[in-house]
Amino acid sequence: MASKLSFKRADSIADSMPDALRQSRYQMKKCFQRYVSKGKRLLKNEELIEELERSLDDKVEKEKLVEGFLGYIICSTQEAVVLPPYVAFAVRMNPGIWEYVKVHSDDLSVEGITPSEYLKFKETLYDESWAKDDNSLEVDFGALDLSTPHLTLPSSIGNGLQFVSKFMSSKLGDKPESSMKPLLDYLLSLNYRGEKLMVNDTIDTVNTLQTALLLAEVFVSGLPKYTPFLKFEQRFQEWGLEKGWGDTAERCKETLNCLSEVLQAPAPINMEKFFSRVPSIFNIVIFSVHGYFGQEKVLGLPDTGGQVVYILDQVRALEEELLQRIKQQGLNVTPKILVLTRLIPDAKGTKCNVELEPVENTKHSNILRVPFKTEDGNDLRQWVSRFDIYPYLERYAQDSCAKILDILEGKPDLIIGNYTDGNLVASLMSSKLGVTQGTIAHALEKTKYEDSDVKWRDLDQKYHFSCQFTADMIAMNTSDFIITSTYQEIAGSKEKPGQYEHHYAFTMPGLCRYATGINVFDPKFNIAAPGADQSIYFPFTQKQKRLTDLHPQIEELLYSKQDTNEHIGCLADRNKPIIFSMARLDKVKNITGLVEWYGQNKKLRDLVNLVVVAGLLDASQSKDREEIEEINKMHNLIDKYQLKGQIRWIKAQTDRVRNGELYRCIADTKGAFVQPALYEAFGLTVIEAMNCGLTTFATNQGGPAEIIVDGVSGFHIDPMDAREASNKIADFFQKCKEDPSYWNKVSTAGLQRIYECYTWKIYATKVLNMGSAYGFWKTLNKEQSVAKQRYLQMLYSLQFRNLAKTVPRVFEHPPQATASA
Ligand code: UDP
Ligand code: LCN
Repeated sequence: MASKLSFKRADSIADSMPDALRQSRYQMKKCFQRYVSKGKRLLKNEELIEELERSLDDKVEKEKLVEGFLGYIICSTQEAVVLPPYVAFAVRMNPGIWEYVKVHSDDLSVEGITPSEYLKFKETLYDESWAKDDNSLEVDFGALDLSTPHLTLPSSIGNGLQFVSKFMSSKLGDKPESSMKPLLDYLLSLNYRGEKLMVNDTIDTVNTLQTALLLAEVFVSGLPKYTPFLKFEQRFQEWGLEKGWGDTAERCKETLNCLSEVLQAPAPINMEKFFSRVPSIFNIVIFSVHGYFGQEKVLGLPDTGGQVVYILDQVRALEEELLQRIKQQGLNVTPKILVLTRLIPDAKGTKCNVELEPVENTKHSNILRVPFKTEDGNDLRQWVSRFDIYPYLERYAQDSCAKILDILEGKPDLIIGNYTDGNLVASLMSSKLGVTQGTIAHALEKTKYEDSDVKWRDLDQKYHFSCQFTADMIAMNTSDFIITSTYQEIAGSKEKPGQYEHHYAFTMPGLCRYATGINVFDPKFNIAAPGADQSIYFPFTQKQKRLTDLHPQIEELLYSKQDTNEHIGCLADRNKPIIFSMARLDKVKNITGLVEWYGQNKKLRDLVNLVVVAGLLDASQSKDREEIEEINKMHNLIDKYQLKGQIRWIKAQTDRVRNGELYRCIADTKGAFVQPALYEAFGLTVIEAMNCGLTTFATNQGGPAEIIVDGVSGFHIDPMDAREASNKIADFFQKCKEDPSYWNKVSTAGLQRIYECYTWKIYATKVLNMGSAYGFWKTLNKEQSVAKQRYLQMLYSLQFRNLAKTVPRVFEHPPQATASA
């Protein structure tokens, strides 16, 4: 726990702050008087700094204090609760490391407090009697994790697999003969549909296994490298070894040797290598429940965006990797991947009413759609917003489970959930079947909506965050491993907490206090960034691959003079480069922000044209509350800044292949992609654009800040600073005008960044390695994980179920316009 890490450390704030306060006693008393002068309140970081600065008159004193240790503490304080005479600080000196202290505003005494005590302070602002009640519900998952080794360095967060390999090595290396037994048991449990793999029951001790490995290795060393396994399968069986070691003599030799090394003295590197070879995963189930999940005509529909793109690409990459591994293991097994989503009878022209649909460009992967059920047992016909989905999930999990077992003819080997709903269903199923589970968030809503935990009551009717955050807690804690796209998703940056980190200690007053929700130092966290389909998103310079037959359509889309029901506005001067953006028309995507920046910046308008692909053009056609507001805003901005002639607003485009060529056509104009979101969890469009060689400017809030190295492989823009952002873009185009090679330089560096870090091949390798290694890791911590499972089940039945019952079923209350992503 971060509290364990930092709270009692020698250099803890509770220890060092008193001295610092003493040294600036006069000024700090003034500062604390300001803090408490307005009575009870929650102060955020900027306000704390502002009040500190205001309390000091002398310029030199001010500078000294702000730049000194106290200034550092205050700058590192994410928020503080004022309950006069106390001010309680939540200080975050480093990613993931939190310390809580309370300071008396009169005598400036300092006391370290626990996360739970800090949260009680905070609750007092919202629900005092609940805060004071000793028996209010407090959940502390940290209390159940005491025997799990945790990372300690912020820089190691997200490298879970590497550390799990180290922990496994030291655990197994303890007293080899006895501590290796779990590994032998694990190997003995490997099978495909009941057929033993790697070892059979004649190997009943670690010693026997070692001898068999040695004999087999000597034997295969004497064979020509490419001798197929079938030729010596029988010899292997005589030693108690079954298939799965490799397809050739050489591959078998490597795997045998790797395990021998592990058994002799386990080193993390061999451990990792061995688990990347173990034949433990053949069938995978991936849950993505909400939205319209389909392969055509779905993108841009409510709740339907990057998650769908990510999963379809992920499936293709995983299948390819599985096929390669199975072949190398020397097995004749057909892997299966099932993407579970909901079947929507009112499919709006999509295939979301089809039960089983093969995933394009795969051989063995399918989308399986299972309907939600109404209370009287009929199929629910209409789409349901992801915020209102909770009453349907338990039944959905049961119905899906039955179908999956039927289609796969047994249990899957790995279950991966996506987003809150998918992760909850994955948790229910993995606990029931005892299968390894991976979790993917895409976005965590708690982080998107400021103070949505303490203000949950105000938002619950609209968003049902009480259900969502409870479900998130259950899923994150049930899951064996968590896959994230970036470091920032887990632990943010030096300045800002990450999405998962926001769930470390939080409270929903009147409902539940999470003294430890999820700890980002848990080795279950792993970064595996997605890629973009490189057959669709390839560089504009690859002339022979360019889809020139689409050019007339794209020409029409970009440059025709007439407004249609697909686009409005036109580009009078075709010679200018185009800045381009494409996103769902949600507030958080800030497309209207970009239009406004453009409208306000004369220099930018002189240099470039603007093209945006976003949402619908006509508010009367939208059912989505936020989208309606944004559509109206777009029209107003186009009028206000007289943009017609310089802007083209195109409605949402669902054809990925054509979109790929569209990015490239924008690159032909030596333009740029601009992603101006107020917050972006990852940002697939950013890597799509970069894959096409299109120079990219993207928000510094969220994933893109990590994808792009500012000034090298693209540029960061601050969505909260319109002037700076638009000037940065204008300056770039000015510079390119003066030195056209500059554009090429950034474009090339963008591509290089993609090839090094953001490809599906890298992703699939990592994820399958995780599935395999965490599958074993959980057997080493069985008692603890069973205990935790019991705790989680209790939370599910006593808390989640009741909360889900409070969400109106759409069947009883036909849906109004809904909130969007
Ligand atoms: N997209 C699209 N047409 C649109 C808007 C978006 O095809 O009109 C695609 C886009 O190319 C990307 C995905 O939808 O593949 C959006 O993913 P991203 O991660 O950028 O954002 P999300 O919608 O998931 O928040
Ligand atoms: C959801 C989002 O909001 C995006 O930021 C991600 O890129 C997408 O999912 C895929 O993970």
